[in-house]
Amino acid sequence: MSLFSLKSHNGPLTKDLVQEPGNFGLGKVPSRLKPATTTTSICGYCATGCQLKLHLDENGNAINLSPQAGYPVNLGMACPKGWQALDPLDSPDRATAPLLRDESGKLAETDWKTALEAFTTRFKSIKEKHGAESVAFLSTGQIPFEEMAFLGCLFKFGMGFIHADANTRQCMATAATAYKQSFGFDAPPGSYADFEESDVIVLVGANLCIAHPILWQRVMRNKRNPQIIVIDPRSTETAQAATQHLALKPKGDLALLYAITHCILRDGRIDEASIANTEGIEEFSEFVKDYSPKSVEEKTGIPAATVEAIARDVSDPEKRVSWWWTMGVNQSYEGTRTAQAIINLCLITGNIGKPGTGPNSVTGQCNAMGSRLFSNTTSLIGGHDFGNEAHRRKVSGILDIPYENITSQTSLAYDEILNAVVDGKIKGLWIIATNPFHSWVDSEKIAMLRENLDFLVVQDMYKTTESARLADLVLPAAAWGEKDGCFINSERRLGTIKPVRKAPGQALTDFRIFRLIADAWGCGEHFKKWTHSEAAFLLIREISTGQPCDITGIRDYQHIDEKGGIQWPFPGKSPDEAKERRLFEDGKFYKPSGKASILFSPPAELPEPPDEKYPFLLLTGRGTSSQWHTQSRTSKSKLLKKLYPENAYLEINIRDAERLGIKDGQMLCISSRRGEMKASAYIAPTVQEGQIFLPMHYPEVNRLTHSSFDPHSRQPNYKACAVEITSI
Ligand SMILES: Nc1nc2c(c(=O)[nH]1)N[C@H]1C(S)=C(S)[C@@H](COP(=O)(O)OP(=O)(O)OC[C@H]3O[C@@H](n4cnc5c(=O)[nH]c(N)nc54)[C@H](O)[C@@H]3O)O[C@H]1N2
Ligand SMILES: Nc1nc2c(c(=O)[nH]1)N[C@H]1C(S)=C(S)[C@@H](COP(=O)(O)OP(=O)(O)OC[C@H]3O[C@@H](n4cnc5c(=O)[nH]c(N)nc54)[C@H](O)[C@@H]3O)O[C@H]1N2
Ligand code: SF4
Ligand SMILES: [Mo]
Repeated sequence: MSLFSLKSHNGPLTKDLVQEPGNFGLGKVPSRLKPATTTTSICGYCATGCQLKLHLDENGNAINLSPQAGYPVNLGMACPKGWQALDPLDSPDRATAPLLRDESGKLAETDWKTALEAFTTRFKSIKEKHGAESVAFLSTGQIPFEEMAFLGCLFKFGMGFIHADANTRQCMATAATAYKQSFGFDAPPGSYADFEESDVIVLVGANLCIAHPILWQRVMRNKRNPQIIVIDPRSTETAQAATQHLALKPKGDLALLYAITHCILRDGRIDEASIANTEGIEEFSEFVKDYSPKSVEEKTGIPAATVEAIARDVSDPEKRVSWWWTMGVNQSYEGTRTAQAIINLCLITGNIGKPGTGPNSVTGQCNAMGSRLFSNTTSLIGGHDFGNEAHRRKVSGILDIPYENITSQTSLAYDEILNAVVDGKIKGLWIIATNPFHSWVDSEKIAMLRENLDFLVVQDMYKTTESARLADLVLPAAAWGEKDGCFINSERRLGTIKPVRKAPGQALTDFRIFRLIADAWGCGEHFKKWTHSEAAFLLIREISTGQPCDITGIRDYQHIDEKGGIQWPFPGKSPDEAKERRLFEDGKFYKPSGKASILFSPPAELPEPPDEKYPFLLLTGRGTSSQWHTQSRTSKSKLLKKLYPENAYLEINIRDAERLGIKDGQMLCISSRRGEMKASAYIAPTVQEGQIFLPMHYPEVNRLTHSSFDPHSRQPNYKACAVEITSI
């Protein structure tokens, strides 16, 4: 049977569900998506946003792929995950039919009609009994933003709920909050070209070699013989390849950055013109007087002379200095102020809005930026404010949804949603394309929350994830490679993905699932314009009008493909949309005053410092370039699995190992106040004495981590808690 003779599995629940030949069940499909010998798609893993060229058979079915040579992001390169991107689609544990927990407590296969009935009856009855605040969703940075926008608008403006957050809270909330507070909008200013145009590259809590390998390749293409400074407690792969590594004490960043600023202001190594575009410099200058390099030595572990030297390097007026940060900064109880300490340094030294500069956050997931702008969770779709009546009227007009449906109430944050489950206020939860029962901090606690939920729906491509196994209802989703839409990468570049495979069994695209839910819920008429991804894209484009992320100059998906991706903003006035662009070249920021705010707070103490009972400080993060998060996808590739250790391992310093009589490879028990796990010892000089490192990819790791949060962004502090190690 040919791929295209497959009929829509669940029957014509709605007319556009019927699968036409050649369109993988996507409804109306433009001719450019019809089978050809090759097509392109942005990789569905990290936020680098590499473009892949997919090789198709005569049915339009992808049989192989290679990195796209001319694409301005990856320049013909891909990491192992990109090369193996098709493997996870064929796994036998794909969710191929809806699963509903039956009376005996088992998840049993059912049809879409029954699944949709269960979905609507259960959530409606919770809403009737407990109100609009009693059901929430938790979603993702890993599906096209058309799907994210549909979900956010459907849930809030159609189904009438309030609380919704995404896994970007675990990841990018700090950067988003820092930019918003400092610049007036969540706007990472840089371009990847800046990696190649800098004289000094400072990487703070970012392990590019493992987490963004192709961005590290861009660093390697820099012909200016750059100084590369890595600030990380661990001697990571990136730190080892850098020209200088500052092995600071965990969470010493804020004090260190203030000490660097202290030296720069003391010596007057500042850019007056750039400072004129800011507010708050006087207060900040007074504040950093207390942060002499000597005074922070104890907190940072970095000698005063080193701080003085770094301060000179990053304030040299002859040099272009770019700062890049990732989770070593974001995942902290004081991440927002740490990110802002980097932003402040760039503003003070004039390293913003010019080639080779910038306070640049490197985003994590393929569409973290899309989620930040368009998911309608923490901000009203398109970076608007729920609290602003004009914004609500604009959105209501464009979406053609009654104004009274556009809620002005903002959502609880992720951790607050879970606390509301503990308190019995939230009774229903819908989880889409994320696996929090593995990835959320202090996972033992979240596992216990399951009992408090009357109804848990998990919408995933697999039925075996930690979260799917606990669900009352599993909705089978099509994956990357089986649908179309747009991602936005770390340099604000929009790129498209394409359907190159038929989703297995009854699995449907997330977009299609939201359409079915809209109809089943009885609010389908508000979403008549949301017929397919590109139609949604056009709505979103209109909503972006006049916003810093204005993309009204983009014609359609084809335009994006023709130009090798397009960076926002693109209101259509730009002379050359293909040229790499950076923000703030004119020194104007998105605040009413036009100026950037210099924001700061004193460093706080570690929420859970090591003590006698728990003498080690646990760091967590990415393990290898072949493992992705909770491994639901990467563990399905035979080749990727060969590239990483199957079971959890613990990096421990040789002196600690000798002191405790631990041998390489020995099984250890690691425990915190919250839980325990087993891992084998990997004696390595990468970690400092008194510190250990566990890759986050093993499900047990978050049993140990500590629920503490940045007060501004509410991002979890995944990277520092106290643990004990015992031999088994
Ligand atoms: N292979 C692979 N690539 C990925 C991912 C993946 O799962 N696998 N995930 C993607 C996602 S979503 C994200 S968010 C990114 C994450 O990318 P990264 O942030 O680069 O990765 P992490 O390993 O989580 O953390 C980076 C570093 O922070 C350091 N760190 C810990 N505590 C501190 C501290 O107090 N100060 C400083 N300065 N550093 C500290 C850790 O030692 C670690 O080396 O990677 C993306 N890319
Ligand atoms: N200890 C510790 N914990 C951490 C971190 C850390 O550094 N240390 N890092 C945190 C960070 S930065 C992140 S981003 C999170 C990531 O945490 P998660 O988001 O929980 O991790 P993933 O494994 O990427 O989960 C994505 C899920 O979506 C499913 N999926 C994939 N594609 C689709 C699709 O198209 N549709 C649907 N419906 N489902 C799909 C996958 O099968 C998978 O189950 O982990 C966080 N947790
Ligand atoms: S670097 Fe990121 S975007 Fe590029 S191929 Fe690897 S996972 Fe995909
Ligand atoms: Mo992330």
